[in-house]
Amino acid sequence: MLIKKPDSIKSSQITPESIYRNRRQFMKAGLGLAAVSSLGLPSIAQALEYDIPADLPQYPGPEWMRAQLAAAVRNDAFSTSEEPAPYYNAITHNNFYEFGTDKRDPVRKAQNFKTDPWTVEIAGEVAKPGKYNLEDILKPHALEDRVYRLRCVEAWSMVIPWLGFPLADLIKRFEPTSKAKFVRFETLVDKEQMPEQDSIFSTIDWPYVEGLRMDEAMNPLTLMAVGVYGNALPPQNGAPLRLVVPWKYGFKSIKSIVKIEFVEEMPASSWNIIAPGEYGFFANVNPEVDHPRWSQATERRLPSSLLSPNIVDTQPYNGYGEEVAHMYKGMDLKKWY
Ligand SMILES: Nc1nc2c(c(=O)[nH]1)N[C@H]1C(S)=C(S)[C@@H](COP(=O)(O)O)O[C@H]1N2
Ligand SMILES: [Mo]
Repeated sequence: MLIKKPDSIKSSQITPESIYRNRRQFMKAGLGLAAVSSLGLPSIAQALEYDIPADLPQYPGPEWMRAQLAAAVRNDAFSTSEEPAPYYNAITHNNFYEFGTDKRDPVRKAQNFKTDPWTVEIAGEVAKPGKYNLEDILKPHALEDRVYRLRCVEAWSMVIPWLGFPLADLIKRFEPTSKAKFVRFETLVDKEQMPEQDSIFSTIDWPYVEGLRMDEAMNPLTLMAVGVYGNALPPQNGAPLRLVVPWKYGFKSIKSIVKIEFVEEMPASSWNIIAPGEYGFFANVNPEVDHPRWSQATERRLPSSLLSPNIVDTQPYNGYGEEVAHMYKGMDLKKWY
């Protein structure tokens, strides 16, 4: 994000609009969920709702995860009715600095990233700390399909259909103590697999770390995601487990989580460490507080091209104010950016 070169995706590289079919359109066509599940079983049923062009990489996820992914149900109350970005954009335009700083680096360099088996450590102020297999972390949770806006601090945005479950439900299972005021997250460190972690030019002191205040972590909008577009997460999107905090700038939504720690003090977060004057801990989307080097009043909604840049107004809390503004009552948002 500190790099000033323009977005690396040329408009000529963006495919002509690929058509996304949402559940409602399938309903209209008489192909409701009942019809889909009566086809038999279940592993790709959910994927049928999305237009995933056959020539693009598919991410079915590990065998053990597939029935759970397929059983996911759309949560309309928590979904925007805006058109999701074409699958192509969501899996080829990524920020995942472990694989490089160019938007195309993650899709190019993460395809062999090993995400199964995967272990998540639960640590700190919590009654049930330990190292858990991802399978055991996920098992009790029914997955939901939620369509959220994702607003990057660099002033581009996308609408993405996630599969996941509320972080609050996970937190409750591990029983944080009364001292747990914040939740801290860590991404994997693996120089063999993540080339940028081995680069002497890297600006980030690995691992990538992030955090939320406890009430933010418990907010029903805060999602632990394991999938997009009805399938498992592609490695470039943070497989096998990532955070999605839709009212905050994208950098809060940490990918490929290996550790969740409950702490008493506000934890350090990667971009805040690098440039505290530019990226705050809270990082709530706010059109009234500009980044020191660019305006945050508008955003480029992908897909976008030179001829149709698709600039839209940025909304306070990325449009989720009704659900989250109460948590920041009385806070000076210019100070706590
Ligand atoms: N571990 C890790 N997580 C990360 C990042 C990163 O570089 N490393 N980039 C963040 C930023 S800046 C954004 S905008 C989102 C992008 O998510 P997407 O590529 O799935 O759209 O991931 C966030 N999570
Ligand atoms: Mo971002």
